[in-house]
Order: sequence, then structure tokens, then C-alpha cells
Amino acid sequence: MSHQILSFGQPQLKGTISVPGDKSISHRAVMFGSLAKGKTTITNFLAGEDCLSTIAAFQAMGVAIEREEDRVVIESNGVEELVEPIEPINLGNSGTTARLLLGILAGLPYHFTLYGDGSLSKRPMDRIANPLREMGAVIDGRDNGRLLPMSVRGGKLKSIDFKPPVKSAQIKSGVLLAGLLAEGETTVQEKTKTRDHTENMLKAFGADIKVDGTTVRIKGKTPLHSCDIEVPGDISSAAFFLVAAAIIPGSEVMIENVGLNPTRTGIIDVLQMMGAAIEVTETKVIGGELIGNIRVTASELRPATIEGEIIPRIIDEIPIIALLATQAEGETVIKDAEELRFKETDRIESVVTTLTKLGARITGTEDGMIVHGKTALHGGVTDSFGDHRIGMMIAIASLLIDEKIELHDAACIAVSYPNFFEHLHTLITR
Ligand code: SPQ
Repeated sequence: MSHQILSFGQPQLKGTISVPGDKSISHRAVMFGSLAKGKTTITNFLAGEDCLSTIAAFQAMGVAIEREEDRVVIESNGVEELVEPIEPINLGNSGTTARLLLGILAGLPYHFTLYGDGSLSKRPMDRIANPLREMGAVIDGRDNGRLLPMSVRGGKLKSIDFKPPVKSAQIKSGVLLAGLLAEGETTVQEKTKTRDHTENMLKAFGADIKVDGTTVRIKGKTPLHSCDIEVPGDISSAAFFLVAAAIIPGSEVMIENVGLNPTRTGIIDVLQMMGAAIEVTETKVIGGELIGNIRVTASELRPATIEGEIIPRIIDEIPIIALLATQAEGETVIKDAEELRFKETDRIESVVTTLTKLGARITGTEDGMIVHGKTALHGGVTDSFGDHRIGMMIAIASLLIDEKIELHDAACIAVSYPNFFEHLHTLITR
């Protein structure tokens, strides 16, 4: 367990950075590049621990994958040539690897065993295993087939029309990937649109996939062809510095080359709603993904009610939005975010516990939280609880105060942002 003493003496943040590649897109690029015949080159790949788990899983199935820093080259003979792995597949901490990979393995005529770390082993897998069972896969696991470790006997799948009971891009993606390997046409009809990187990228790899509002249709058995992917910067990583710039007096930060896919930009909307000085410049579209620069300058903030359709567009940013709300004058309410309870930690509980410890006035609710700002925070002993986004939220909170914060298990930040502290130090000015 790594300990870190956070004591920055109330600096300002100033400067320009590019955050590492998008985690969701990096995972998908490795998966689809491995399923496609030919050579796929990925640039600006996120070499965080989660995406390295995805690489290792496909290497175990015989795909040649070479990585040099943030450049990955995949040479695959296509899905037909994947082999049965000899050893169980370790998914580490990664929910995305688990849910999407289950969709792929369900369509392969082999047996697989999957396991993850303590956190991932508590996260529900029945939400993806159930539709895959309906398609014909045989999946079993701990707690009546609900939790990892799990075994999969994949093979011939039939298509389904699926209405996900939860708002989840991972479930939509897992079913679409099984649909890609199934006979016939599979449909996924969401109630609220979630991130659509799977749809965009499968199109680029040549899949027969159509999107009509919140309904996605995929025709099975269409072979993928290789396709080079340039990964945009991860807006979920950028969010920590965008919020820091908004709440630390005298700050001005610019994040360059960050993904602006509308299914992910809820953090921009929330910052605007709360009165932050934010400027967005769109620069290019690559592989169906909009990319641009975001500049935030510190300003007075007002509270907001955050609910409904925006929630999937900010789901991973809610911990840092909670910190933002502690610095806004008045009561911020976050609702409809019950999915937070199924992340690396129960993020309603871990955010409320942590911010309360640091002096914030915050109450957890069944599907969100109420934050009573504006509050001066203080130091203390905290724990990331092994959740990278909680660890980064604590590090940003420490910039607001003169006292020190002790952070237990800071190392988990490497799951999504290995050079987070290096970037933080680049921006610190006095
Ligand atoms: O991969 P993992 O661990 O599930 O990662 C998280 C995160 O905070 O980085 C969630 F804990 O992001 C998910 C996100 O919450 C990544 C993701 C994706 O790439 O499809 C979708 C979201 O999860 P879900 O369950 O809503 O589909």
C-alpha cells in the first residue's frame, strides 16, 4: 500500500497540459484490433493498468501485441484464429475489460476462466452474463453466477433484442460484441444514451452497425478489418484539472487534445451550469470522435441540481463534481446516480465519507448526494479505498488547504492516470 503526504501550500494552477489517452477508447481499440484481420496501430494509447489488462487478455488468446510507451501495434489473423488460453485471465481492477470481454468470449468456441482483484470481484457481472446466457453462452461464477471468478463456455450464439435494465455502456457494448459474433441481427435499446465509443469504433473497423437515437443494431458474422486509431485525451482525467482550475483562486488551466464526444462532455455542462469560466475550442474529428481544447479560469461558483439524462455523461466525474460543489455557494443536489454504487467502490459512500472527513457538509442519498457549500476544507488522514477517482479527488482537495492530507493507497491512481502527480506538479505555480 502506497502512502502519500499531500501538502502543496495552497498553490495556484497555471499552464497547459495534454492528459493521457481515453481509457474507454484505448480498451476498445485493443479489443477490436485483436478481432480484426491485419495490422492495427494505436497511438496515444493509455498505458494505465486497466488497459494493460486488456492487452494481456488478448495476448493470452494468441494475438501479437507490441507496446512501446503509448504506441501499440496489433497483428491479428482475425477472430477465427484466436486460441483458447491455457491460464485463467486476470482482469485486475477493470470493469470495462470484464464486461466487454465477456461479450466477446461468449461467441468463441472455447472455455475461459476470468478473475479480478478484490474490488472487481464485488462488482455485479449478472447484468452482462444474463443477456449472454440468453444468447446461448454458458456462464457460471461465484454467488450463483453473479460474481467473478467466472467461467465461460462460449460458442454458437443467437441474436437478441435487448433492453438493458441499467444505464451502462459496458452492458450495451458487451451485448453488441456478442451480437457481432452471433447469427442474425442483435438490437440494444437503451432508455438513456450512454457513451457510444463502441458504436463509433466498430463502424470504423467495418462492422455492419446502425444507430437510431438510443437504439443500436448490429448484424452478426461481419468480419472486421484492421484500422489505425488515434486515441483522444481522456475527458474523465481532464476533469480533475478542470475542476481544480475552477475552484483554486487565481488558476487558469488549458487541456489540449481532449475527447469531446457529446456522450462524455457532461462535465463541461456542469461547470457551465455552476458558473465556471470555461472556453471550449473544437479542433478536429478523428475516427468519429470530436477532439478539442478546454480552458478553465477560477471564478465564483453557484450550486446546481444535476439529474436525469446528464448522469451517464458525467458518471465517472461525480466524485470530482462533489468536490466542486463544496466550493459553490448553496446546495448542490445530485440525483439518478444509483449506478455509482457499482463502481470500483460504492462511490456515493466513498465520496461522502472522504469529503466529510475533510470538513465538507455532504449527505448521501440512495441515488446521489446533497452538498452544502461553500465550505473551507481541512487536512486529515484519508484513503482512496483502492479507487483511482477517489484518490485523484483527494489530491485535488489538498490543493485548497494549508494543512496536509495523508492519502493511503495513492498507487491505484495508475489505473487510469499513471502520470497524474507529474502533471499536477507541472501546473503548480506560486
Ligand atoms: O472499467 P471500470 O472500472 O468500470 O471504469 C469506470 C471508471 O471510473 O474508470 C467505472 F468505474 O468507468 C466506466 C464507466 O463508469 C467505463 C465505461 C466504459 O468504458 O464503457 C463505462 C462506464 O461504466 P458503466 O457500468 O456505466 O457502463
